Amino acid sequence: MKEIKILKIGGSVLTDKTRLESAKMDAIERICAEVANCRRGLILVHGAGSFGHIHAKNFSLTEEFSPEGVLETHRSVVKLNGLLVEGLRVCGASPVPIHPLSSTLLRDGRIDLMEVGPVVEMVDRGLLPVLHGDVAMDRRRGAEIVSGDQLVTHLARALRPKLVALGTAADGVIFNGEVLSAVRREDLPRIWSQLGGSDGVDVTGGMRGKIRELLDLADAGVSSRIFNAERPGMIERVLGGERGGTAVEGRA
Ligand code: IP8
Repeated sequence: MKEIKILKIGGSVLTDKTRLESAKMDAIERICAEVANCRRGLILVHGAGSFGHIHAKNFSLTEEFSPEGVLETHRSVVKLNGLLVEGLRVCGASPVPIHPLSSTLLRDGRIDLMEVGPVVEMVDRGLLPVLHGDVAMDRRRGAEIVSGDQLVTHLARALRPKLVALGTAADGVIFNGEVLSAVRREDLPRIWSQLGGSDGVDVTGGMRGKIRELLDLADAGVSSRIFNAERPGMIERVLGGERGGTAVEGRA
């Protein structure tokens, strides 16, 4: 297995979360170019933004099973995935879409089953797997939302990547107006009230949901980094090992 890096790009970087299915095409094109430059050994995961969250909310998918909600939510986020896959292809990468609805099973909203073998094989063959937050079948609840962050942490636990980086629309974790260089579980009580939600509709918990996932991952021995993917060049720099934004680390 090659050395792997996992990059997640948040839905608020790729879309206007306040307007249904509104893609920020300039950002998508720039991000695809940056990702394509560092594509070797990379797994890309993206959030849903206004593709997915609005449908999930309209169909109350986190509260009740809705066949129509499953279809419409999935169809929507697949559209955004298609924009990224096409953008990456145009930039010379070899992207392949992976849809969690078809490959992941949840139990009470948490991943119970997700085969990582195909992802590893793709990376080994020089392909760039592109996963996304999605709706997925849930053994207990019928269907639930699986966030891109949860996919990242599941993959990272299984694959122990060299780097886990999460590109957001913020410079990192902000506390009292400053970007924290690192966050550990023991910092949570102090910073919790200042961890923001998200602009627009978000059914998976914004920055709080992200920090919860990443601290659990850090406890399992894998640190990660939250950085601002809206700043041109940052993706390449962070993937190259530069220390921007906030590191999420295990207990000191
Ligand atoms: O944007 C959510 O994924 P996220 C997926 O990574 C859906 O939280 C379909 C709402």
